Amino acid sequence: MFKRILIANRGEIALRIIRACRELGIESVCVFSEEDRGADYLKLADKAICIGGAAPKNSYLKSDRIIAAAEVSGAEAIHPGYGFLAENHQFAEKCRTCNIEFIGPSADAMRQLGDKASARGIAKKAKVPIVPGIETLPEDEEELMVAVEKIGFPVMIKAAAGGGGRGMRIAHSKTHFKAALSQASQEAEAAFGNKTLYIEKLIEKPKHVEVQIIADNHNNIRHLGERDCTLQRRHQKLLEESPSPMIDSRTRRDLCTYAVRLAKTASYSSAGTVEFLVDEKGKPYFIEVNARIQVEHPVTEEVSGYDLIREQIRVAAGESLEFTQRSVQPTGHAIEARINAEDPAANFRPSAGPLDKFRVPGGPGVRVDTHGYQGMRVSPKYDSLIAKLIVHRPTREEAIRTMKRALREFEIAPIKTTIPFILRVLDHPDFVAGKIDTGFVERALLSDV
Ligand code: MV4
Repeated sequence: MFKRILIANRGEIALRIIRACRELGIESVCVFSEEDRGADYLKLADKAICIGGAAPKNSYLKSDRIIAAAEVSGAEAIHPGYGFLAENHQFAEKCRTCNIEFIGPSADAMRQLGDKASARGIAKKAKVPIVPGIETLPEDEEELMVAVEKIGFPVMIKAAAGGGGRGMRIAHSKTHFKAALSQASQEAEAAFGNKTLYIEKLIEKPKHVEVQIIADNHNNIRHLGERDCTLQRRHQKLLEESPSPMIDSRTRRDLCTYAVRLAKTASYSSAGTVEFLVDEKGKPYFIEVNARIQVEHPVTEEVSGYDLIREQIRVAAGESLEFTQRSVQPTGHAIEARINAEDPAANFRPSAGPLDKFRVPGGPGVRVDTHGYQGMRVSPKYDSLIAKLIVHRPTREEAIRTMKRALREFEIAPIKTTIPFILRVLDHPDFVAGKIDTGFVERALLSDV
């Protein structure tokens, strides 16, 4: 096992990894920016190293400085958390070239899955259903139009290097297609430095369900069930839950089988998530793979009882997964609410500033993952996530009730947060009935009628 791990991240996920290290008897070294100097969670690490200025490009994205920090501190592995360098295959490669283990998949798997068009190819090879579409666009315009008309409008034009909703365009008909294509291409070039596109048929009113997987380097792959992430606003998830209230047991079994088959075909190792859209008839389609630990991993930890960060570290050290697929028996219902420093009454504008009051809820079935504390300042320079409130109860009904109780107990002032908005969601009959799609928030809670 590793003796020392460097954490290339900040905030709640850095703290989550520090805690996992401590339980495994591993020393943690946490890097930080000038902006995060003095942050409380850094005191829980065994060592903290400043790597540069506030802007991520001057610190948390400075791969050479991070590797140098690992070398001078004697860390044998780097945990990237989520965001920043977590899905950067060149960084994973660099770490391993420097004889530092990158806690994540192989650089090759990351590269192949990071290209969403290529990920579709892997899914196809694994006989996992994909949205009808075109991975490699013919250069010839006529030929392309014939192929698109075969799929049928409306279609979605996506950036191969995209993901998480960036660089997408819908074309409703042939007349709008050419303009949408060139706009998407320009956007992709500007956002990702890669203008490669692919096309899919538009799935209308989909649900978003993802499967958690974990694989070791000894050919063992397990799934840990699904999470429903349908509830989001402008591609920002607000609330995630497991199991999904929107699918039947057959769909659930199919999704998990698909996820494992795809991971095997990609020679995947480490923790990962396979994302699917489920259409109005309940039919699932693979869309992309997230080759990292995700923000919402705690809901899976709660229902499965497994510590995903711990397992991720163990398999990176070459150890085998110690549990069989049959031993994965999810129990109860877990929900996570994302508490962001944003003002829902002002179009979710970031609301940075002091935490004069920060009282965290507790009691049965409540977990709070946060780096926040009374007296902290929320920086406007980073992601607005300040806490994740996770509840785990025997049934969904009880989980909703506990979530409402805990959200009302949470006191954060004077900055604004997403708490009142999430409380509105939890009272909406369509959410309670588990009958929503990805357009729910905009339609039911944000339209001014
Ligand atoms: C789609 C889609 C409809 N049809 N693909 C958005 C994020 C990215 N991961 C994939 N996304 C979508 N892809 C096809 N072919 C609709 C979305 C989508 C969406 C997906 C998941 C969760 C929320 C969403 C909100 C808007 C659009």
